[in-house]
Amino acid sequence: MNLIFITGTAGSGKTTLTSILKKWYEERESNAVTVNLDPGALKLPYEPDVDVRDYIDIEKIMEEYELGPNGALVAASDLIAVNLQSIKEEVEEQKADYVIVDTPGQLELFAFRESGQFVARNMGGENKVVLFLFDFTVASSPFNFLSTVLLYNSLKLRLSLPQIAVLTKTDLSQMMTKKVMNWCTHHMVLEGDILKMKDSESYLIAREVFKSFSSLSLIPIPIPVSSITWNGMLNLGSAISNIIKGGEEYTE
Ligand SMILES: Nc1nc2c(ncn2[C@@H]2O[C@H](COP(=O)(O)OP(=O)(O)O)[C@@H](O)[C@H]2O)c(=O)[nH]1
Ligand SMILES: [Mg+2]
Repeated sequence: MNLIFITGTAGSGKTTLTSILKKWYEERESNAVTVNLDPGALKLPYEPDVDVRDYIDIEKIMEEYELGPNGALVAASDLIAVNLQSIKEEVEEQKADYVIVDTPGQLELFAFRESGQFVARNMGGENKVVLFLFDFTVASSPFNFLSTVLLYNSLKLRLSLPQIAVLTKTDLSQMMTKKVMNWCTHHMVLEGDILKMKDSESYLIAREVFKSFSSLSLIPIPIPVSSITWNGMLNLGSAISNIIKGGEEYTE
């Protein structure tokens, strides 16, 4: 059993990619199941094989503890850890090759609370890989892009699991896809774009983050994908296989 955690900033396309990745594996005759770990999800574009909402009811938490929706989501994310043993057993019963785990809408709930770390470590599975999704809305400028690179590394620091960066929604703008990919593959271009912002308040921090992250190879080269056209899915499937020992080799 291989666990694939789908993480990323709010609205980056985690839920959509979860459903597409399952279909993609099924088309290749691999046995994949989905787990919804987002207790706040209202409607999902897929039917989860295991659903945290069977254990946790946000409305009930709001009522019982007199919390607003945000407070309830924080409490709920800790309750996932409390219910993990049953969730894990349900996942294991599926006997799947790939378990695709859709994580809570807000990255910080999974990344920055102890419960997220606990879940990632204790959900079973021989191999684990984390996909970190980001889209143009958080990578629109060189500074915003750098802050996403910080988040990517921050998650890596918290979870200590192999991680793949994924640039989503590439069907929306060829120009932005090229721009972001160019920043990642040609650091001089990114450095030049940062330099253009030298009158900005945050120039120094951006320059220093860039310098150290670039020299330490901490700027990932994401895999560009689209959940609409399925462009890039083969590259993504191969990257996952490369991490998961003994993974299948896939073709178009
Ligand atoms: N054009 C386009 N829209 C996408 C893609 N992936 C997700 N979206 C849209 O982006 C929004 C947020 O996606 P969702 O999967 O719910 O993000 P999540 O909050 O990370 O789970 C939804 O309106 C999706 O339809 C994509 O590859 N292309
Ligand atoms: Mg979602």
